[in-house]
Amino acid sequence: MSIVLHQFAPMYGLPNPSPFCIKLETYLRMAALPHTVEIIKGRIKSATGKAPYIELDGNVLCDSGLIIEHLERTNGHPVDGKLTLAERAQSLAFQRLMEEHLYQVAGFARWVDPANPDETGGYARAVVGLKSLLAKIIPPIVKRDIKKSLWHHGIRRHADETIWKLGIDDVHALGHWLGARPWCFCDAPTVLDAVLFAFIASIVRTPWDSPLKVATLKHRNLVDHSERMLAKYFPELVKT
Ligand SMILES: N[C@@H](CCC(=O)N[C@@H](CS)C(=O)NCC(=O)O)C(=O)O
Repeated sequence: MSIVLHQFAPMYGLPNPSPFCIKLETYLRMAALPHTVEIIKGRIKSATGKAPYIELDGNVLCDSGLIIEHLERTNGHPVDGKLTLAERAQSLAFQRLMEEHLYQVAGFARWVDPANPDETGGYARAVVGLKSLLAKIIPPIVKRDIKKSLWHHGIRRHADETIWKLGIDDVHALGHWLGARPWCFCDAPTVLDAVLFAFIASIVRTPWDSPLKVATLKHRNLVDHSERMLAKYFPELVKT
């Protein structure tokens, strides 16, 4: 089996600035599936136009969740195989909370919040590999598109304080649910740990300071969990 993972370049001492890319790369390492990484430069050449995606024996598969589902099924469920049906249901519900809801608030913090440093030029250069002229032209366009999509999603129609509250409520739920456990289920990390790591790390280890980041940093158990995951799966990124 040959797997090529297409994703953005690493940034901020994280495996990736995109939580979905962190999730999938973590999964491939958890499942010990050999793969190579191709850094996306310019247009994202997947059917959905989104990253990450993989080439599996020459076929392109999109969407981190669908890719993981496929790899789990075809490799004997190496990561989530021990979970009960009830645990799988909880795992899915929390994944959806992070990917479909918390992601919107994190996107607001990154791309829209007027109180945040404008990182988008450096981000576009380093992450998407744009040359300097394009790195000036493209970020405002991306910013405008993200603002538009948050508006169409509906979350941007709330006052800023309400948007922060909606995301912070998600983080409280995650922190209270994880409690003192080292991993989400059982005695070893599962797919939900990869997603939790991806989202918490991409909130607390990126330069965008926001009420969401402040509230997340107060959940020491979530921060410790993301540090445990980084040390376990990306030891090369841990400063000694
Ligand atoms: N459901 C998708 C979401 C992927 C996603 O939203 N990726 C973002 C980066 S975090 C992206 O590629 N955005 C580029 C775009 O929308 O043009 C997955 O799980 O892979």
